[in-house]
Amino acid sequence: MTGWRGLIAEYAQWFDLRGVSDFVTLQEGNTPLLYAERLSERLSAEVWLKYEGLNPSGSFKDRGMTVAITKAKALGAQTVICGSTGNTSAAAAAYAARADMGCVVLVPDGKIALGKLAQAIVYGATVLQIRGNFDQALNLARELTQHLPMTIVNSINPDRIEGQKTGAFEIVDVLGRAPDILSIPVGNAGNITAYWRGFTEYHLAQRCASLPKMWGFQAEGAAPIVLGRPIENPETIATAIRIGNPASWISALEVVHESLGDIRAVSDDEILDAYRFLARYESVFCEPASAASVAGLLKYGVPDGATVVCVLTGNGLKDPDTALQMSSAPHVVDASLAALLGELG
Ligand code: AN7
Repeated sequence: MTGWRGLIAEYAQWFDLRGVSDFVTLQEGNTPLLYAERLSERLSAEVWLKYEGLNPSGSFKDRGMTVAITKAKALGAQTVICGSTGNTSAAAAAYAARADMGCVVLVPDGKIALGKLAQAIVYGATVLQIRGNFDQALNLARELTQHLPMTIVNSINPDRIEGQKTGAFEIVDVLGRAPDILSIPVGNAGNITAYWRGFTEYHLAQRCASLPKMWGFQAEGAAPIVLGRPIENPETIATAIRIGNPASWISALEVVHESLGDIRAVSDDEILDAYRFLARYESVFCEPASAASVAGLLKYGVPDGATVVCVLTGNGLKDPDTALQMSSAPHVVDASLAALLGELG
């Protein structure tokens, strides 16, 4: 077979695949690394966008899910479960369907973007909207695995982090080096952990001479790592990262320490400015959480001439409500030339 076969097959040597005979894949990965011309100009730097919204279910979660579900299947699991702000549930539902496994997802009632909910339902998962937030959903999912034969596929499952490290591999494979700075939104802090693992593994294997500084960005109303304490009622328009007690908190601090990086906060307004800028000037429609990585650069700046990669974690189509709320509604006009000339002439 020619062409991209999905990331487990392409990066097989970087995984522990003992006991695995079949890969559960939707040919995820190999996403575009786009040069961002206007952003580079604005920041006097060389800025690239890793557009993860073009994965099969529309987010970076597919990288972790192909490995998590492949391994779960190899171990004979029949049902997977996750708590989710939306994208994990969409990815889990998609890969479980592919593997002919059951899938249960717990999502916060009313605080999940419409497209993600639609995906989980249509892929056939059992979707339960809990009267609570993500942190409660994740805790309940963990507890349920003590009572029911289900495998958890949140990023506390180490196979998820393993899969997601390939995002870093792809960046180095395309750039020919590691960037000076990797900018990434932080929710549960699984992805920042995974990218750092990817860069360090490549560095050890001498695929890249240097390592990036890891810059993570949380939304101001959901910034437990920045504030140094859990947030009981996190709030942000970026529902994907509306998380008050990140599961990978400690490893996120280690990443910051080891890479000489930082995790800082951006406001919802700053997130939305970056979201609009990306669509309007770079033609990249990402979801609000993803735009936090660019908002952070615009807010705090970068060293002159630095090579920066922003991870745009999810597709803008996931969250049509925010997109429409951000914009003025289209005018409705009569279906006549005169009416159109009146509007446009
Ligand atoms: C678009 O789907 O936690 O720091 O349950 O969907 O690895 O948690 C999503 C997280 C960034 C944060 N961008 O990544 C879930 C979930 C998008 C996301 C993050 C998420 P982590």
